[in-house]
Amino acid sequence: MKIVAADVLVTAPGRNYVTLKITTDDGLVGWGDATLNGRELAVASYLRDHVCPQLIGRDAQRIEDTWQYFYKGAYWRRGPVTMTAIAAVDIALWDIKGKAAGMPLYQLLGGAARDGVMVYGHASGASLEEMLDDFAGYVDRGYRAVRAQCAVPGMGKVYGVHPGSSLYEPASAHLPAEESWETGPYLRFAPRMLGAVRERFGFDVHLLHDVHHRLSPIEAARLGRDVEEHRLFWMEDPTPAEDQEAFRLIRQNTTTPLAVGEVFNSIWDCQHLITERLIDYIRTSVSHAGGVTHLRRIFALAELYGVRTGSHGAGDLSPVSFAAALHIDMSVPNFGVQEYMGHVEPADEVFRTNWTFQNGLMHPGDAPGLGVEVDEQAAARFPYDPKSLPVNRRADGSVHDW
Ligand code: GCO
Ligand code: MG
Repeated sequence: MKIVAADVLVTAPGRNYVTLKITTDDGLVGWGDATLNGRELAVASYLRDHVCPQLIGRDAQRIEDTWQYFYKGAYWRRGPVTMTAIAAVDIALWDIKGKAAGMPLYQLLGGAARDGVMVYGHASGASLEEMLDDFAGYVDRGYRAVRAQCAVPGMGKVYGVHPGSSLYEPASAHLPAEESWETGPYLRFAPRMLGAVRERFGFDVHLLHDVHHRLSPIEAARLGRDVEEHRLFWMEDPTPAEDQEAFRLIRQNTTTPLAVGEVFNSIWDCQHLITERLIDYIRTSVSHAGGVTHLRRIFALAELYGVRTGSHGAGDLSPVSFAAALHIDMSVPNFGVQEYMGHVEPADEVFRTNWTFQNGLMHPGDAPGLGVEVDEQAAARFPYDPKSLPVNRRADGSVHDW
């Protein structure tokens, strides 16, 4: 089965997505997600200029060989751009393999290890009351797990808070918007905010919170300790993730579970955190960490050390990678939870999905492959729309982690 075409689609149905389309000589088409928020065209060029020409004529069935070829063959390894490009190829080839076999991807990965995938939704608010009402909506819709983010009184725009019922979208301006951050007010407010959730909803719903890399290790340790009584499912990205050893200090000081990994691109980025048992959940995504082939390897390593999965599932990962994540979630033994932020309209005009949601669990559906088809004519109606993620400054004007 030879690859006869490899094309890159850049489209913005509500936000920018980069999609790889691989076509084989027997007419099968596979889709891969190559979206890297705020750096979309870098991956599009990596694919178009360097990877696509090398795909033509290759055997579409040799997924592992193709992965090794692009990882080792580039000489320049890892990094978000490279690993997102390799992921797009890998996801598209698994889609093709599923279509050739007439099976949904999760069947090729060993079949269902569970009935459905527990997902968490995003509750947020400009005030505590607004956040609690938003949270109530998720509970009413059947979610078993909800993430809570809330504007800190007296502080400007903060991560994860979106107005009204719209989905959170941080990449909102061509040039980066500037947001502000002060750690003190946040550290005083966050325990109260999470306590208010427990007071209103009790302990039956899983409660998650994302710190978005903003604390120092000792500050994170304190926050973890201060919220222990609220029994978080996890505290996400408490400190900048690249400093893996920092997690030892947090770990030694709190029993609040820790989740890290959305900015990681390879198993090497996770190795120390996993093998030293410094985290509870690994959050690498299928599209930013080398595709189905590599993510399964990361999750297998995690299983060995009692670390569970919690794949990144923000709206800036396209429905193609969200579907791939659901298939992997269905099949791995150490699944924890899957983030499900949803996709802004009119993404559904471009990406036709088959997944379902019932009682807080999602299922990828039983269509062969990923179960997502891309409408290229619809995609052409939504041209690329340059957008950047924000930067963060403290009150003294210095740049802080966003
Ligand atoms: C999450 C993430 C995202 C990122 C976004 C950046 O937990 O979902 O932190 O919201 O900020 O994916 O592009
Ligand atoms: Mg996050």
